[in-house]
Amino acid sequence: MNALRIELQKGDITKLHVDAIVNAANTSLLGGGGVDGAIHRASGKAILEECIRIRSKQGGCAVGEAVITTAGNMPARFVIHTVGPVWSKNNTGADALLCNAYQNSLQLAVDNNVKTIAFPNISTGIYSFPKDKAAEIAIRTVKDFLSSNNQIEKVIFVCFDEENYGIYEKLLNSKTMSLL
Ligand code: AR6
Repeated sequence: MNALRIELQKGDITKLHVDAIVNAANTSLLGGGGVDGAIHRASGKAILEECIRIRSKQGGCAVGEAVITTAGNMPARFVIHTVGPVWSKNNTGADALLCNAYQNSLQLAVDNNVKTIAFPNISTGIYSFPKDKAAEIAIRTVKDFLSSNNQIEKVIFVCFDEENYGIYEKLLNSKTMSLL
């Protein structure tokens, strides 16, 4: 059952003992605020150095794409850096780009033999994506992916704020979502 492979936690993603944590980065890959800032602080210099190397090869990371580095001083083995869309009122393609960010992170995880992976609530902080809509996209995309992939054993949604936690709790327990 896919639902059993999905877990919800509240707290700081940098502390998790999983194979990979996902970072809500920006296209520069050079760090920023929010969870990106927390991950760079917790990792030490290693991640920034690897991100600079990736930049020099491919010039950053496009919205919806993902790249992978080690995790420096954090307990995880890898950080998968993805870039969510900035929310805009006319929402041109933002839903699809958010879906891509989850999908490409999961695919990169599979390519690197990751079995346990934790996601923050991508785009719902500085990028202002509506939290309920973002949660629906995140949960639907992860469930779809898990239904056609057996390698990933656990996906953890890590909510830092109470509001996101409440939204995920409700959606993950709702009948409509569990049918997806
Ligand atoms: N652990 C888990 N979740 C966290 C943590 C943490 N330690 N800290 C914050 N969050 P944001 P975005 C949650 O703003 O909206 C950066 O400057 C936070 O509560 O980190 O995708 C990047 O460089 C929110 O729910 O990312 C980009 O420029 C979620 O993480 C830009 O922000 C995402 O909020 C990306 O904006």
